[in-house]
Amino acid sequence: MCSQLVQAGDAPPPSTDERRLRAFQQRIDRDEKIEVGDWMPDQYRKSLVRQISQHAHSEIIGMFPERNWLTRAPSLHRKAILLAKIQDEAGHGLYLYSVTETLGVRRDDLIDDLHAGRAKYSSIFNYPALTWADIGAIGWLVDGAAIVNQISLCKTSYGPAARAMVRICKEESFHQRQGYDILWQLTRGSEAQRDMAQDAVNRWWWPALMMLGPRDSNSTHGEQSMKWKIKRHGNDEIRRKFLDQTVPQLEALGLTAPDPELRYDAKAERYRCGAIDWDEFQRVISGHGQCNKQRLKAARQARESQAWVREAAAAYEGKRNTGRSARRNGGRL
Ligand code: BYC
Repeated sequence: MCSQLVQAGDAPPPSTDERRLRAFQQRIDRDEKIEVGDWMPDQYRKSLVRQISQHAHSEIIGMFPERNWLTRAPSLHRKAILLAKIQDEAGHGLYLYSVTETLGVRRDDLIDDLHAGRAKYSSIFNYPALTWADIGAIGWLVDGAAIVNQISLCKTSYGPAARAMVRICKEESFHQRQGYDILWQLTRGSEAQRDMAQDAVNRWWWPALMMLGPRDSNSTHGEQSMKWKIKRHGNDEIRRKFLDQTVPQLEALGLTAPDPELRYDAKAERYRCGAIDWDEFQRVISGHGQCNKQRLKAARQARESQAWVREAAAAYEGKRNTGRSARRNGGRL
């Protein structure tokens, strides 16, 4: 009898899908990058689109709290730096939307989902930037938290996303330093400036810890995303790294955290923070934070008021294409 025939009691041979899935997982386990056009499980593709588009939306929405301070920056120098930072964020959004397009989705559809409230963006941008010191706190704490996560994502398994993240991280580290520099100057200024810096840290501290996602035990996607190396570290580990990096910087500024339980655990060689208010996090990500409505309204208005720019760019591109085909046809249209 042919040895390939299935014997009673044997497991049935793997289907084509199972074989592909196994081969895919082996590529991931060997740390190979998955590239555009490679076979991938539909759920892997969907997870990438979800995570990367949420990140793109965060970069775009993240421009709004900072935009409000462009006209109120305390000097021309600070204004130029802030303007450059905001332009970088727009660029990050564009790289990331472009990455999602390699996965077969349309950027316009993703933006429709954001504007209709069907897609998430980072919780952190639903807090208001009330003073100039908030611009410092956003750069130092928010970009600081984002970098710790994004350095880990430079090794994500989808090649185009990993390469985009390398460039984003370089720019984010400039953002973090400019934020720290704003707070550094304020803490060395008048008493009122020092108080303003402390107040900003008090308000942004906990939201920055929350933005790294729920505890691993409550993370919906974490386990599968780690298996596929979409994520390389869990939310808790990234949060711990962020805390370890940030507390010494806080001390150097001469400021304090709004957390009486924050302490260094010498045995574990790490900082430990008090309890995070996960109810607040849930409220914010379900649309009930301080600025959710305001941010989406501003995003919709920006899209409408800038429609002429997109139309002009499309008309220009159309003209260039017509010129190119005329040249190919020896001048005949
Ligand atoms: N806010 O299963 P989990 C920046 C959602 S922008 C809102 O652990 P995951 C900057 C999560 O989506 C930096 N929602 O999720 C820009 C899920 O809900 P759904 C942004 C959040 O994906 C401008 C549910 O909670 N960085 O730096 O495994 C100016 C369960 O969570 C949040 C990125 O986006 C949140 N904070 O892990 C200045 C990096 N956290 O989708 C600065 C890329 C979780 O099932 N993203 N949720 O409805 C990631 O690395 C991961 O998506 C996360 C979350 C670590 C954030």
